[in-house]
Amino acid sequence: VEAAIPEPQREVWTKHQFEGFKSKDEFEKEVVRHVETTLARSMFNCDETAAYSATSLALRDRLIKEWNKTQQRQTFADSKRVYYLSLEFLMGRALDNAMLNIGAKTTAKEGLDELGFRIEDIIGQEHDAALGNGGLGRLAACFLDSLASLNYPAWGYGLRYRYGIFKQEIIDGYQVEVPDYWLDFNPWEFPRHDVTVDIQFYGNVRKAQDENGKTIAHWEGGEIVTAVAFDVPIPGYDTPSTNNLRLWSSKASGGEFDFQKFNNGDYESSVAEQQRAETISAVLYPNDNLERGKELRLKQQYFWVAASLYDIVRRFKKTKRAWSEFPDQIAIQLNDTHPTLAIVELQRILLDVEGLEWDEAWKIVTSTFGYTNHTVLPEALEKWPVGLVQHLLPRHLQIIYDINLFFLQLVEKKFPNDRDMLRRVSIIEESQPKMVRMAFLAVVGSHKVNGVAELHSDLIQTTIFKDFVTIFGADKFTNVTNGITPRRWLHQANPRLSELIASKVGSYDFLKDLTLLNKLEEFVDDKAFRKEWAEIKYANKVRLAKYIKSTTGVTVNPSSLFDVQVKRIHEYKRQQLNIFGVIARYLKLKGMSPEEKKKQLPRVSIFGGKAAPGYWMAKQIIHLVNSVGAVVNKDPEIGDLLKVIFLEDYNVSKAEMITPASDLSEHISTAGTEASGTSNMKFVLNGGLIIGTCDGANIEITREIGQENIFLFGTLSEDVEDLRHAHTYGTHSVDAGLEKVFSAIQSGTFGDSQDFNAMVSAVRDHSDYYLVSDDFQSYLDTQQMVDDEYRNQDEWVSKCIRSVARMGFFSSDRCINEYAEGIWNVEPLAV
Ligand code: GPQ
Repeated sequence: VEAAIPEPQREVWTKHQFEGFKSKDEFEKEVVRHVETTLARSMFNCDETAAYSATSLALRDRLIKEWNKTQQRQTFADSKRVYYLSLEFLMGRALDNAMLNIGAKTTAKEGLDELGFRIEDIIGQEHDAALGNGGLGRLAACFLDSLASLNYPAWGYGLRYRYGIFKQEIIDGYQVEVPDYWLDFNPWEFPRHDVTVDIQFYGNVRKAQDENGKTIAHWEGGEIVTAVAFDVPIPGYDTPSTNNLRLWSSKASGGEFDFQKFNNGDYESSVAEQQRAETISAVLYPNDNLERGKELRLKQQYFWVAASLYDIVRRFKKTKRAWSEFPDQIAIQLNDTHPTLAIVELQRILLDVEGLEWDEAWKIVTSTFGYTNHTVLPEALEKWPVGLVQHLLPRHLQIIYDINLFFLQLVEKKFPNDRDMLRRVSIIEESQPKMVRMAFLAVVGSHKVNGVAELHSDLIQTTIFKDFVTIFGADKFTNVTNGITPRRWLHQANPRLSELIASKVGSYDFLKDLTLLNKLEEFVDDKAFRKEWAEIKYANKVRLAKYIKSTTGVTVNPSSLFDVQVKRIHEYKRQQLNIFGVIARYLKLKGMSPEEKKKQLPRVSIFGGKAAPGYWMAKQIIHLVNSVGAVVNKDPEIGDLLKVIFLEDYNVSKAEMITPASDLSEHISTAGTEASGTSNMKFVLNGGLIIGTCDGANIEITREIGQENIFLFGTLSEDVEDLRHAHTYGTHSVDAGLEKVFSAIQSGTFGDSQDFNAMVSAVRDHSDYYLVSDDFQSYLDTQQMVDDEYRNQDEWVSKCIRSVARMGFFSSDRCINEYAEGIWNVEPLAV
């Protein structure tokens, strides 16, 4: 219930409206005020942490106003809204981004300076909001930035994990996981203790007739957990629009703990109940491209989906519109299959709570949802045991069965007597135990299904969803190639390059329309420009070299070629191909005469990324990289010619430092396995070239920047199946160069070879599923081309500039506009 101030008193309110700081002086005043009052400190004990807190609070005060206004504007306009449902939002740090987006960084920098702090140090105090695993979560964060920057009325909905993705430590060359408790002080979230939803689990379903003789299902009993909203403001760039990200936190329903039990002296069980409820939003599952089917994960999904839908429906009902208008007012995008239960939940609300008929309800549901698929890897496709769904969500299972029944009837009508088709497309897999196929449910319950790069969208239509294309028609399936926000990934991560670009193209407008970068091409032949460009790259490499020195103790020469592969560790991403290539390089160098060595190009191979804690092979890859580094980095015969670095705890803020410092980055997945990739876009946008396979967005990057500006190699996706078949059924011999690498590993060159047997064996004895051997020689040849081309620095820099100039397509703004037009049917709201 909103308590409005009556007219006569509003004047007073208006007079005292809080505006936030407007000048450097006012900024300083706000910081001092927050230090002295909010934090109860003074100039005698204000450390960098306190200065970070006070600066964030001063900034935040400015965001809040625009945030409120944006929400009011959207409510009054009553236009269609987008809800982006994602289990992951890999936000990184907020302060720098907020300062840049609202245009207050210069003010803050000068103010902090006068107060005795360096802005970089203050920015560096912030803990990353790491509520995601990798690309999928970071994509959601880039989308929020674009939605706000383009003035779309949009909300994100997610979970407020108490622990984000674990912190990675490397101990004796092995990954060790440490919990990431990040909520000690978080000025960017606003608890809404008045916005709560009670969520039901377990129990049973009773069917009864209502007064009109209609059968109504009643879901009764079970357990109730309360969802509490925490809101995070999302400022757009160069616009007052500030959108909302709502994250749900779980707590025991009915308050702190059961007072009855407490009064009876049963402390333990009353506290236990509270803890069980809080467990739901306690921790992010650390798996990337892998689903492990844990009950708590399903609980997380339903908890988040049910709270979000309740919220969305509540907001819709306030408008008093007819239910049929629901899809005109609301578009809900499912980020992968994790929120697929939203389809079932909305159908349940419309049927059981609002009393609509099945067909009417189903039409609303399917017109509301869109589904984005992010993988074709079988191990990543979600399936839940029917028994588990029945136990946790008995009413939902009934509805899933009904959805399936009506769907299969439709299939039967279109393709009479095709029993195998029915078996293939059924939402229920008739296995032991029976499974609910979430991707199929998402396809059936949405009006559009999209992949995230052209190749990937083609692949889903010809493989996992092939039958669905024949059933629903090709129009239901589409492509929206991923993008990245140029605000964070160019302007924030690489301010000097952004400034140089602005000085050439005339303004910072390219940050709002990235295609304006194409003007850069006019300056490729400008020598002074190329020099400045190269100097910026060098300075970024010096910064990374210092960081490498301070964290690993290894000295690297910033004039070397920096070759970077940073991403989650996964066999399909083939970090093993990279490290085997590094070993081949090392062996080659070892066999050279001093004269020959002098002609070689020095290289630093930089790795970074987390392995899922239960992914043993990925952990072995990390161990091999570290073991190779330990030998190579202190080999006096090698010196600067080769260094191998593993950077601990790769995350968003580290990516912002690493990306601008790369000369070459690696995107070398087995063709057909990486749905898109987004770091490939970030590296090119920062003036680095890439070596990669014909996979995911690499293909479109090549189309945009020209094949002369990218180092492509390896098997094409259309040939992968045949090769795999040949490995399994034909004779399978390992590449001779790779055998030499294996011999070195197995002779103990990099320590106890026991540890690496499995990696070698995966290629030699186990059919080499990821085609490491098949692609090895072409990988080495292409790396040789890289060395050769890097020697001609003038030409190299020109290629980098041309590539950047042609990257406009990969802005997440373009991507969001495509979703808005092709899937959501929403328009920006004028400010
Ligand atoms: N992606 Cl299914 C993830 O980061 N995690 C996942 O669990 C799944 C996909 C990635 C995908 O591997 C990348 O190729 C994409 O660029 C990214 O999603 C965003 O679409």
